[in-house]
Order: sequence, then C-alpha cells, then structure tokens
Amino acid sequence: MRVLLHIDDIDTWRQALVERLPEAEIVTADDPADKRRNADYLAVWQPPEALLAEQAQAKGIINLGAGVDALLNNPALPENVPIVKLRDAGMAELIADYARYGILHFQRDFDRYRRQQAQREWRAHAVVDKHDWPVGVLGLGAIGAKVAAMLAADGFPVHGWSRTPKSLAGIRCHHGDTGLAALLRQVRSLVLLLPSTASTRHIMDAEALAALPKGASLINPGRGSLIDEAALLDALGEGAQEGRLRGAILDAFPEEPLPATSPLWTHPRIWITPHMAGPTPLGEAVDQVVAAIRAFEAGDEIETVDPDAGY
Ligand code: OXD
Repeated sequence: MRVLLHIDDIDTWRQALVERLPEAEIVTADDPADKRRNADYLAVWQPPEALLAEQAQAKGIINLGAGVDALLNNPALPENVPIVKLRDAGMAELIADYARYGILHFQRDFDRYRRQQAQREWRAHAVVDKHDWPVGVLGLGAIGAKVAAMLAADGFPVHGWSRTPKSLAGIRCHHGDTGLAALLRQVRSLVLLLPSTASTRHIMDAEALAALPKGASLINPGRGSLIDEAALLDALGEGAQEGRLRGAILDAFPEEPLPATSPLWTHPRIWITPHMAGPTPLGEAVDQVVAAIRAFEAGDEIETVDPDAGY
C-alpha cells in the first residue's frame, strides 16, 4: 500500500508513519513522479494542486488538520474519494490556551496596562470577576466543545453556538439565527471556532459585531473568512478612539500570510499571530492517521467529511 504524505514537518511525520504503519510505502513530493503517482491513501495538509492532480486512484484522503476548507477548495481534489479529518488530536487543548490568553488579556486589562505603560502611568483597575465575564464560543465541533468545556472549568460562564441544537454539560447552548443573536447580546469575549463554509462566511458582519455589548472583545483562532474585515475595523474605531469593540486577537486570515499592506497589522487594538493557535501535535494525529488507513483497508465504518456541509 502506498501513502502520499504532504505536510510542513515532513521528516518527523515520515519517520512516525514508517514506524507506526510498516505495511505502507510512504512517498512524498520529493519522490520521482512515477513513484508517488496514484497512491492508495493521501495524508495531506494543504497539498499543492499539481500534487493532488496526480492522485486519481486514491481510496481515501486524511486531512492532517481539523479544517477541510483548503482541501475542499482545491480544484484538483479527486471526486468521490472519502475524506477523513483529524478530530481534536490534541489541538483543542492548545486552542483553549490561546482562547484563555485572549480572554485574560481583556478581563485582566493587559491592553489598558500596555497603554498606561507607554505613559508611565501606575494605576490598577478593579478586577472584574470571571463569573461576571460571560464568554461565547461559536462552533461546537470536536475542538469548540472541548474549548468551551475548558473555559467553563476555568470559571467563566460559557455560551456556545452551533448551527443545529446541541446539549453540552455546563455550557449554555444556543443554535440557529435567533440563538446567535441571543448569544451575541450577552458575551464579553467571543471565541470563533467555526469551520469556513459558505454559510459561516462573514458570520461576524457589521450587524453581528453591533449586537455585541460595548467593550466586547473578539478572539479568532478559527478561520479568517468568519469575519468581515471592513466591519471589524469599523467596530474597533479609528486610532486611539475606542469603538464598540475593545480589541481583537486574530490568528487566522482570509489570505495567509497576512499581506504586509493589511491595515490589521498596525491597528492599536488588534493583536496578530501567524496561524499558530492549534498546531497539529504529532502523537495523537499519527494515531488517527494510522487508525483511518487501517479502517479504510478493513472496510470498517469511518466518520468522513461531508463535502456539502464543508466539515
Ligand atoms: C487546522 C488548522 O485546521 O491548523 O487544523 O488550521
């Protein structure tokens, strides 16, 4: 059986797969075309179009990340090949840390202290108790549900939102359009963990941003397409003048790397990180890849991506 591997940290991955899946021949983009063409399985993260175009006979694709948007939007994606994606695989814990950091940044006034530091101003603000800092999590998939649970365990009242109804212990779950409006009205920090699909594109548009309470903050370790960037800049206000939103911590952008010309880079109330919130940890991810390939080979039932839903 031949497995085509494509991901940044390729040497570490190749070694792990050689050890864990000895029955497979692991090939990569560096192998000669005749060797890597028509692999049985593709274990890939954001593969180039030309590499996918060679793989007409794949029996299964394993997306080496949680979001399948880049793969589904790849024009060379072979048709009707089942896709499996990584589910959590250790990413949720890393993303929960990112969300925690973002929430605490505003709840404990680090943004204000940074501005005060520039003025050498020594002035402590009263701490708003965590229990009075409701947090929203949009997206309650494998990662969102776990992040919501971790934030609730930290002591924040957590509201979660999904397209269809869900029930999660300790989380106030909302769904659909009315549920979204109800959630937005109540939260002081909002964490975006939805997949990038046609129906989530610009879910945070001018109307949604205006529904947040004044002084709310936005944390996006999810996808850039979720936010209407012009509306965000508008909601943040110009220069030093604070708008409706207090600040935004952004890890994902419609175009990555974020172009040097983007006004987001220099905005005083935006913090930018380079899509680092939830790197795929090797251990559990390799376990999931091996399990998926063995399940495909054995003809076992396996949870696959719904390309129409986009996740
Ligand atoms: C992912 C990501 O989807 O890292 O896994 O963005």
